[in-house]
Amino acid sequence: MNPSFPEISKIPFEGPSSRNPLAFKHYDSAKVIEDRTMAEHLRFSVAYWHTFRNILSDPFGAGTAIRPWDDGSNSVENACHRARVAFEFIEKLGAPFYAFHDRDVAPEGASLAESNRNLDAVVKVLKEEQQRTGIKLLWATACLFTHPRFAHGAATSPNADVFVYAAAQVKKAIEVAHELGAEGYVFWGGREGYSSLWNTDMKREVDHLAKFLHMAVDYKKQIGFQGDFYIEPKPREPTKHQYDFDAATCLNFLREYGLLEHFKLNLETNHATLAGHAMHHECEVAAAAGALGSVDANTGDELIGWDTDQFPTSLYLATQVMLTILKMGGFTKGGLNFDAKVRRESFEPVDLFYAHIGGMDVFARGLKIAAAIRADGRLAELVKNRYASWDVGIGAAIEAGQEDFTSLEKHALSQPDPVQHTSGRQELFENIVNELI
Ligand code: XUL
Ligand code: CO
Repeated sequence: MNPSFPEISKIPFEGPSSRNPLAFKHYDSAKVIEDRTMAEHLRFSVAYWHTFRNILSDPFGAGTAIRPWDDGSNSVENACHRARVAFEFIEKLGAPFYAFHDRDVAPEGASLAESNRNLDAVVKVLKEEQQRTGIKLLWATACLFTHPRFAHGAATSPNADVFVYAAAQVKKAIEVAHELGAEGYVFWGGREGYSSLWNTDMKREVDHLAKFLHMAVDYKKQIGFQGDFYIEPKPREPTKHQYDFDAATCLNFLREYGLLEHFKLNLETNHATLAGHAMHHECEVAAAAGALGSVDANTGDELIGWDTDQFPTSLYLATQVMLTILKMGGFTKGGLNFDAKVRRESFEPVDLFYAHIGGMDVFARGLKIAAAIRADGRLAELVKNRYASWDVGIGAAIEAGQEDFTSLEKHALSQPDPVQHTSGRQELFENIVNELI
């Protein structure tokens, strides 16, 4: 096959003083930080749907993307060719993983059986390319939101036949993930929610979603798929309200329905902000429950209200995410998947390289800064000191479960009322972070 990016060779690491736009300044895959290489810490993944299927349209205008390798048709042949181009791109970039929806990689057919055959044909190419390059599948998923049949949801559709169809589609997608040795499988329910509560039996729909996921868990066990299952929270868009609203809502749902041991979360920055949270908050909520599985690394726009899915560029964001990930001991099967698209004006193929290089470099810097913050130790010390009263005396006794309201009342009456506690020193914390950035 003739190369589709002939003028671009493997992106090298050239260090911070390089001015080569097609080189990494910070992502040095083999550099060891806290006992793992950067590649092992960061586990970067290219999102097939944005990088190879997004034509860069928006609600007001047509697609602008120039993709000379793509004939624009819905043929299986075009899909197979596109898959080979994708691997040329990912290999030149030097990302170790990719991720896809079933319908990104292969065209939907006139029936489920035909869609399955189309998928099998492309999976054959993906498998060959994985073997040729060593690039692995971070996770796969099923697209249960584009086709009109899913207008009212998939697992939460009021129509049982749609639930059945979705189950068959997910069964096939899990088989494909298994066949390709995927590290994970994602459930993102863009249409699992409602636009109006007047017409919705919410309890029944959520019960159905849990049933659906239990069946998926059973099938995973049946075929011996070893990858992790993830739920990806998002509060809205395209529905007004999505049931997987945010990390805390997902954890509550998983716990309520006995699914917590089978799922972790795949957290996405832009979804966190749509839910009114900082990504750091979402990471801490998931990590506290031992459920931070993987990250969709992107960012929103401060002025545009929707899920713009831009490539991450903020050092603060990358540092915060990497601090939580280092604290939890690193990813196991998850990674940093760029669920991100170039903007509509960045329509040339080379922009795909610039975007990913920027995202990889910002997370490499985030990793270095997070490790520096940990090595410096001042932040951890300040946090520890804030809670020092819990390490001794009555605090330690409460933590040890030795006290009750009666004993605490006795204790409170036996000593002077507490006065204002030590300062929170937020500004000092921020100054130390800025010092190390
Ligand atoms: C949509 C989104 C999805 C999921 C996978 O907002 O993030 O692409 O990551 O279905
Ligand atoms: Co996502």
